[in-house]
Amino acid sequence: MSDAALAPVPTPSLTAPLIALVGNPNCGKTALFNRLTGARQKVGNYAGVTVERKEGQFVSPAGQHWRVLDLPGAYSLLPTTPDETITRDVIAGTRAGEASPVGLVCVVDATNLRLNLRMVLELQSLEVPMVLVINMMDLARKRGIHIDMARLASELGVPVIEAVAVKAGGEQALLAQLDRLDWTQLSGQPTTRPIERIAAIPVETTHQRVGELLGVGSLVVSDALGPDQPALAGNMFVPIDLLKPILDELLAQGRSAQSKRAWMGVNCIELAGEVRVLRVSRAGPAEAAGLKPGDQIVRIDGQTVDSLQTLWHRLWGGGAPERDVALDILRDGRSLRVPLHTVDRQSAIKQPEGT
Ligand SMILES: Nc1nc2c(ncn2[C@@H]2O[C@H](COP(=O)(O)OP(=O)(O)OP(=O)(O)O)[C@@H](O)[C@H]2O)c(=O)[nH]1
Ligand SMILES: [Mg+2]
Repeated sequence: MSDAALAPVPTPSLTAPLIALVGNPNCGKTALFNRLTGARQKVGNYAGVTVERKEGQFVSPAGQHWRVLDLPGAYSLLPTTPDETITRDVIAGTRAGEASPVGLVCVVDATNLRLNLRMVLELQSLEVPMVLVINMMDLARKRGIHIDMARLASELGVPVIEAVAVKAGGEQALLAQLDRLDWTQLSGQPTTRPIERIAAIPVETTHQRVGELLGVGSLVVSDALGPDQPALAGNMFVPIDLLKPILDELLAQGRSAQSKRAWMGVNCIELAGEVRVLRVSRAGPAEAAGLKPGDQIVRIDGQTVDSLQTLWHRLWGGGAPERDVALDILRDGRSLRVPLHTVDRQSAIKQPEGT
């Protein structure tokens, strides 16, 4: 326990500026709150709901008295849970009986920065005085996670400090920072409420900046039940665990190294051991080579094609993405050799913005 926690309980001062600890669930807000306030806590519920409300007091090294509210964990200011609604309302100053904080201490989990950043960006867009606490730095260091604090501070335009809320003295850097801050509204309540700003938070922009994995796409496949089963459209889902390891690569480059594949620009269908061209992409390699819907692909580079699997396996596994391949086809009962120059599949796909 820190010295501050053992200090005599100061006279409760209703005029002390109110700051709020805010952040995702489990990022260490309450641990930090306990460090700051020690025994000087008042625990109850928010009016009309069973959500716990914790307020406390402390004195910073410069002698400034503060009140601090430990807000319910929230992933966003656009609420989807009762806890998030309270957090949003308190920050906006629209919750009956609750004063709006003059400043925010946004706590994030250093080991999960990307997930936490969404909330940070939303809070930052409110332009309320804010300090960012990168908590759980002990775990981050153990896992070899490096965070460029100076860059984070300059990109966000807010002070950024490291913390280990479960360690004695883990609140000291925050206390010192509070004294350094020029929070012009310290003596009173904010004159403007950020509720309009909250409503105007550009969700898509925030997601884009964070690079959040929002969901997983699915692909309709026409032969979901296998070769001996009746044809039935089904969905093929991409397991999220396979996407996570390549997410950073996808965000940085719009693709993963594995996604370099030869592309012909055809849609094919497999029927009773025959592979036929269903559609030919406009201006793609197959169209340039003269391939037409209905053509049966019999061989690729000399290898017999009797299933979609053998066709794509050979195409993708047979060499560089951009190369010459030889297709033997059957058209109206005639055999034809179609030389075709494949291209990198990525070059045929609309590129993500900013790359
Ligand atoms: N190793 C480590 N653990 C921490 C740190 N801060 C908090 N924890 C632990 O993380 C867990 C969650 O901490 P809390 O303080 O309850 O998190 P919270 O943000 O209040 O969570 P909610 O109230 O659910 O929003 C607890 O088990 C803490 O002991 C830290 O800096 N390092
Ligand atoms: Mg808590």
